[in-house]
Amino acid sequence: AVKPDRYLWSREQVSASFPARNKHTHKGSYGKGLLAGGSIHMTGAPVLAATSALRSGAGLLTTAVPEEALSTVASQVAESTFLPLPSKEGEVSEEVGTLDLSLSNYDGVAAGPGLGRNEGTRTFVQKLLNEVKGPLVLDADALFVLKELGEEWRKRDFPLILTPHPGELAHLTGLSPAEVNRQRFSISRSFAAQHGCYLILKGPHTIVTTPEGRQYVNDSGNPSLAKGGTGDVLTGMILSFVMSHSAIQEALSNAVFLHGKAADMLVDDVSSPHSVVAGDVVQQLPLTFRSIL
Ligand code: B4P
Ligand code: MG
Repeated sequence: AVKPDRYLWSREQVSASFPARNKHTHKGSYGKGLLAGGSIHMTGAPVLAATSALRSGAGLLTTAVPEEALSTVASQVAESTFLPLPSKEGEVSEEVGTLDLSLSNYDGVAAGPGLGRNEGTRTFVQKLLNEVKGPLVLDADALFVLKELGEEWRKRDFPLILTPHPGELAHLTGLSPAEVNRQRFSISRSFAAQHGCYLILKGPHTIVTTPEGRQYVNDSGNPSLAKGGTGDVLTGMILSFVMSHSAIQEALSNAVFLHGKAADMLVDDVSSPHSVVAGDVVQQLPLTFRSIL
């Protein structure tokens, strides 16, 4: 008994909508993605998101990282190319606003994990909103600065996907996390409609809301995911999937389901709810995809 416009998204829907990898394809067929994140004190977040994107099917990945953090991140991701961002005091600097980063060359862009929240991040997110010509995923610190951009960010012509946890949606709406948690469906729906974006409200039973107000509830996952870095892994999966799927909602719901499913398999077969770390979720992706497809 679900309400109109509210659906469960489960294994059956994932299997039916997950795109095959066809024989006559090449890396370009699966998208050229840009993942932007990291700062001097948060080098793990972009590593997790980038490795996750690569394990989720992206054909080509570029990882954009502030210069001062670049070598640390690059040493941990062999399969990506890198785009250094200008940096100041360990975080992306405002100079980023004046550079030509050829952002329209990417099939999908995800930004936020570990970026920090200074003025440089705000300038960078504004630039992404203006220049990216394709799906744009904003997570973590990129979400945090959206609030300071006022009304500007509502005008985007390409899909915009926001992936807050309840604390981040509370910040964006000016409500308390408790209020967000009490009315997760209605707050998600009105926010997505008001801003014309896809909204993924994370947590137990993550909800994917479309700009039109349809809502898809996830039924995988467990509290082993309540640990730093697991959100970054989801962001990488989402980046890959928005490039490989033809319907954005299916890409988002499939990423959320398989992310939770990886954690379920870890807890059932190899680990314990206490011991799972975000990197384990990335390593579990191959077997997770095999179990479903
Ligand atoms: P952040 O710095 O934003 O926390 P995080 O590192 O974002 O971790 P990460 O990116 O890995 O996890 P995320 O939640 O994105 O924290 C800043 C501040 O916000 C901190 O003070 C923190 O306490 C606060 N905060 C964080 N979460 C909050 C919340 N829910 N309410 C209020 N304040 C909060 O992604 C986690 C992933 O794991 C998601 O996919 C999620 O769906 C999944 N997950 C988490 N718990 C789960 C559970 N019990 N069951 C199933 N899935 C779960
Ligand atoms: Mg997060």
